[in-house]
Amino acid sequence: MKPTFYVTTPIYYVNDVPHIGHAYTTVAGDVLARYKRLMGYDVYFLTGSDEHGQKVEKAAITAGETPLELADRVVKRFQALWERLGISNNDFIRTTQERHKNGVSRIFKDLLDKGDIYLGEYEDWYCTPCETFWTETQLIEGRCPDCNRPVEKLKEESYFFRMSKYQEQLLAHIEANLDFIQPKSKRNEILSFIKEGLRDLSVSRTTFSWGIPVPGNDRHIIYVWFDALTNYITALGYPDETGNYGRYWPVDVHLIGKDILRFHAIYWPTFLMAAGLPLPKKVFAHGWWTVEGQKMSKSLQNVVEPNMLIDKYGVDAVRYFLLREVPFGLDGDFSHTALVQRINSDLANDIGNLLSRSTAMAVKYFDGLLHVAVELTETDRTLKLKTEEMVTIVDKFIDEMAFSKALQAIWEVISAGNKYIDETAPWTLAKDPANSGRLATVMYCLLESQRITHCLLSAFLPATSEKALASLGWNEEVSKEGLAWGGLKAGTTITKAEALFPRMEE
Ligand code: ME8
Repeated sequence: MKPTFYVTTPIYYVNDVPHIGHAYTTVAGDVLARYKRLMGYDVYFLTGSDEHGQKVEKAAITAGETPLELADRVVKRFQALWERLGISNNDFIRTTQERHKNGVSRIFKDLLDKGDIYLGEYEDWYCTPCETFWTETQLIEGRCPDCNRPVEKLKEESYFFRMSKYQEQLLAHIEANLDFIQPKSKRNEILSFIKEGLRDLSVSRTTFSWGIPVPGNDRHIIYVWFDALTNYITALGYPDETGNYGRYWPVDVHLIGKDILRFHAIYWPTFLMAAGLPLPKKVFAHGWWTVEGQKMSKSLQNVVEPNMLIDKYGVDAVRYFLLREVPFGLDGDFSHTALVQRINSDLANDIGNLLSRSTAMAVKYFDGLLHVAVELTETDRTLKLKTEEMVTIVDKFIDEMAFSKALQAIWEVISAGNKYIDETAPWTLAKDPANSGRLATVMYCLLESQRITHCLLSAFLPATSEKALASLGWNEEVSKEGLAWGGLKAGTTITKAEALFPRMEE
């Protein structure tokens, strides 16, 4: 049986249309999912939409729609974007689906029955955009400490989750599992937050109606984060153990942005502990994008719309840029100049040129027919070794979510390929028919190195790699076995590759 791998993105709010931040997490999830599939895993990749709560209700009122009409309309935009971006999710969960609502009610009821959720009264400051309560001392100059927007005082009867009860168990878990929260700097933030003391968490609201009612008391709506976080198991059919839930839970990694780490590293694990369910293996928080040096916001009108980027630069250029430009886990800046530079140097020049030069020579010197490599010289062996090492290094980096390092390691082999052409000078060899054995070996090494590179790259740049592999005569499905040197067989037909990436005006 194949080993399983379950990866999730956050489920995005439908009160906003998709932007580059959403695309970022989702592309990262896709690379992981595609890579693990290629390595032989049985992968489940989940994304979806967060459709309940006051924020969505308010947006719907403003738009003159029902919340569900709003959700139906906006969710299509997310789904269409994921399709354009080549996102290979296995499922898309909407929190308004029955499968989700049933699962949430069930887990809420279990915790009520167990006494880990109880009825009490709440009075505190509430930030509606963040859907979060704050104490007086947490406010910064009377505003929300997360988003700096005004807060309002709310007093309401509320159900509470006994989060305080799980404080020590959670601390012990985080301390015993170094990889549980990543990157490390974020893990430390969470540890100190917990050590300050966890209060019981208000998990219901009575001030609006758009959500899942509390079982047995429908004056109360389940807190949107309790509702949303549970998507990671309701999508698997929880509480039914026999299907996907039994197969894929616990999740291998929840990919999220740093803004929502506390919900994933404190609330969610304690809910699961209370329900007696296994915890996620890993929660990875990536950084935030600014745009041309500024915070991205609707009011600044600088929100980067992924469809516009795809129209202008192409899908794979966008995917590449997002994961190459900034180490995953750190903040980064989006700029058109940086993107165009990446396209011209890394994509058009390095990888595009290498493939078009190599395949053009194969066609010119051998009519596109591939011959066996006769005897490898030191230069050939160096390229072969570098290619083989790349496979191991990339695996390690992907496990660490170090996508930009994985791409750098791949690009080292691409540079090595370009250097190999200069060193072996096939055009000189081609002048003398006596060298044809040597020339065939050079062509083999050059093309085989790129075949392996493009098999790996198929996780990052699926459309590009498909074209590249087709011109390299590789029609097999990419697989772990296919990453071994020697896959290309004599007699394979190589065709001249078109430019993979056109150069852009700076
Ligand atoms: O928080 N840079 O949904 P959301 C990088 N529904 N990533 C960014 C970003 C930026 N400037 N802006 C947003 C929610 N993101 C909840 C999640 S999960 C159970 C519920 C990304 O629509 C980042 O991944 O506000 C962040 O975590 C996500 O968008 C939040 O999307």
